[in-house]
Amino acid sequence: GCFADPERAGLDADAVFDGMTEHLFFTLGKLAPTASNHDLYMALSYAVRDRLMTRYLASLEAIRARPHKTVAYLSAEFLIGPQLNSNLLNLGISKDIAEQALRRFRIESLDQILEVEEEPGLGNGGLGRLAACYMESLASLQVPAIGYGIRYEFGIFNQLIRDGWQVEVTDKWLKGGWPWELPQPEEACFVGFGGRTESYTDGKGNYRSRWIPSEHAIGIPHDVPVLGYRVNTCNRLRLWRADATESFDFYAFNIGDYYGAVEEKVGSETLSKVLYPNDGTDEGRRLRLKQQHFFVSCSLQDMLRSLGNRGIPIEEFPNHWTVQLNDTHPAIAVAELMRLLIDEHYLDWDTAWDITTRSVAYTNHTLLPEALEKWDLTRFRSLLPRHLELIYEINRRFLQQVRLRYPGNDAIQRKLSIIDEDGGKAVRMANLATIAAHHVNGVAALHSDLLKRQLMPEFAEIWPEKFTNVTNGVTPRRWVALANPALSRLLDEHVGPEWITNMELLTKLEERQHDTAFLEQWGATKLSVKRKLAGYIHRQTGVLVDPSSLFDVQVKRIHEYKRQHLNALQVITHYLRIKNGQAEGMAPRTVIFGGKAAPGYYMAKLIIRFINGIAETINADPDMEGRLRVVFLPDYNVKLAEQIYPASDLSEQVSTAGKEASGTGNMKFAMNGALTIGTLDGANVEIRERVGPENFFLFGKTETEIMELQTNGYRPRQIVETLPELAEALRLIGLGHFSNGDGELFRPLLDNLTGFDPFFVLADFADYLRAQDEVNQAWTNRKQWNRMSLLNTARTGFFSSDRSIQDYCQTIWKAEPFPVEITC
Ligand code: 26Q
Repeated sequence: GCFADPERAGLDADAVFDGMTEHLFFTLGKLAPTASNHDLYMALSYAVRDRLMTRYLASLEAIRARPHKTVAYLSAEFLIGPQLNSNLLNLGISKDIAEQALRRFRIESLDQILEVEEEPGLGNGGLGRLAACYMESLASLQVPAIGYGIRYEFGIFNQLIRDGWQVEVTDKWLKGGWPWELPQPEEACFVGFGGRTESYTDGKGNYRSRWIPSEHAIGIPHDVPVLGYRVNTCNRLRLWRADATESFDFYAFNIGDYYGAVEEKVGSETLSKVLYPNDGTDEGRRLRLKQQHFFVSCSLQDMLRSLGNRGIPIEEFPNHWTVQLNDTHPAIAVAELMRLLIDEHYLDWDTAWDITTRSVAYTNHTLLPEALEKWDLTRFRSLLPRHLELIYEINRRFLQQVRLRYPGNDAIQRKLSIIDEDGGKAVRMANLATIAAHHVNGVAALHSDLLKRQLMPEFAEIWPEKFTNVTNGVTPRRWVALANPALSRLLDEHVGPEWITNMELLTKLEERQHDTAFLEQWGATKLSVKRKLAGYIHRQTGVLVDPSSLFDVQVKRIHEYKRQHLNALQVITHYLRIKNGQAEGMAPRTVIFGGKAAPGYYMAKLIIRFINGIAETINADPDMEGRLRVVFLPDYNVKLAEQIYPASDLSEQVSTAGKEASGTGNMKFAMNGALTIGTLDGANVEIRERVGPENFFLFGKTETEIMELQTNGYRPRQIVETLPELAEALRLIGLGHFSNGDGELFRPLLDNLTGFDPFFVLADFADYLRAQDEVNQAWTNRKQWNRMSLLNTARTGFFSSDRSIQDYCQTIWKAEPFPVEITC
């Protein structure tokens, strides 16, 4: 059937103009002559959204009419970025068509309108952005899927730099209205917290347990349509907003406790207020667990309800839903699904456990012990008493199996138990997820291997077939086609436009690797994009950078293991060589940093201050003119990332081997033709294998060598003694050379490096300098560099999230494409 007035779905300039006009007047209440850029952004977005609706409703209807396995991707974060341009691309409304419509409102370029879009910062970094890429690929591959998460009122903070320090500002992304969501209050769900459990006998004389929560919240779904590239599949991202419960208000009102009722209302509304900004360190906050249970419970109830609506028996759950846990943040799903099946749908334990374990799979994103989620047992019990009972029973049955397999081995039981009994008792979410999941995967080959051999060797011995790898990927639509239109045109011409859905076709570029004219065009394309970034840098920081200099870039969250300070020390060495007249043959460089630090992570904040101190000294020194520039770009987010990756020559991927699970920025750089200087860590390993070792600047100790250093006793101070350039750099820092004479400012950083150096910065320093010299050599032969750059783009098709999603579908989800037809 036909889903809407086809007039309202046209993709030509006239239809888009008509749609904008109508929305400007009727939806926004504005007249065209006085409309602001923001008004026009809203009008165009609503017009585009209209065109998504046909596809969105057809996709929902297709599933309703003919049930098909649907992927439920559970994630506390979805860092989806700006929506307008992505939806234009996937719909097939070209920039030219959009601009024809906009010109009739006296707007010359689409960019002016895209500029005013606020991005929802509903994630910290890699994990949240991965979830967004996966939603886009699922839709593009026509796989039925729903993303479940939280609609944070305040996303990741905005970052200002004041006197070189990071300052956090609340992210009020909803303030101007956000046109991409559809609230669905009629599909609200109830969630309980706290209270107690009790036993009772049901009508048939069975002993049962139930939970009597002391507090409730309501989850209101806010749906964001996710359209695939040039297909009808339009999936949904369902984000839950917490609201207060009506029934409790009434009760309290009647007994006269008006303020008590208001208090509960305030309490439940703060649930989805703010995203926790500390990626990588688990603070074990009670509200964070509450948020997790809130969105997980709503999501599972939603899945069960949809089966009920279609009259499908609950035992069929695993054939209709495959539930992916994006890290342990949604791992409470294991206990909550068991509770819903047993307490509310009256299934017996074995049936419930069978359904749960056939549905749930778990992706691990970190091996760092400080990032593994643990909840204090007392706190857990007070918030989720029934879930704790169920976890105890899951654990009891599991440990019984362990005892049979390893009789008398107490150590192994203590290690595998969901309950940590050492010190203060705690619930280990990774153990819960691993025991229940039918598959556990890491996010890059090396990481999955370490997960199996170091973090969970005993689990892997018990269930060898459970552990697998799915190397991460990124969507080429956003990260190449949208972010880098200049490169895309080149690819269209020489490969054909099919590369965008089949990135492996880019290998055809290799034919051009010795074509001088083509390589020059390749270099010229990169230069044109660098000019744009240079303009942005000047506007944002006041620093003038030379677009023809080597753009050396490190953008990612600030973390000691990611070693931005290693890069910073290298910049100081570069500076000293110029100062000491040893700059012969050193090409002009612009070193660019960007990234946020968790507000409570002191050392990360000091690293930002350190980079800004170095930048200030270097950029003010006349000797550096035309040779070296350093910039820290504030407020790194998806929008800025889209400007940066295409304009980069060198990608800094310098984490301590074994610490970065995968990295995904590394893939975005390489696809856009940046060369990588990197360690054998995460997906760097696979990038190097694919682009070829001669097209990758490798340095640093391997994960094994790092482990050996650690066990044999590492003495960073001895390294300083053998490296005069390092010693000189550290001496200058200690003299306050990069802090207006304040020798104390960076003392904690210096003490950390020369004392413990937990991430082996000094151990890798000499080899890093050696690799940076090679970079310099390679850059000097520009034709050769362009060739290497081209081969990076040509050979990184593997890192398309389409490939990752196909892997997940085949090995973990057993889900298949389900094309959607629109018959009008
Ligand atoms: C946990 C508890 C309490 C508060 C916050 C958190 C929290 C939040 C976010 C813990 C971790 C994160 C995010 C982790 C993350 O982004 N990991 C990255 O995931 C990427 C996608 O797989 C990988 O490429 C990166 O290597 C990995 O660091």
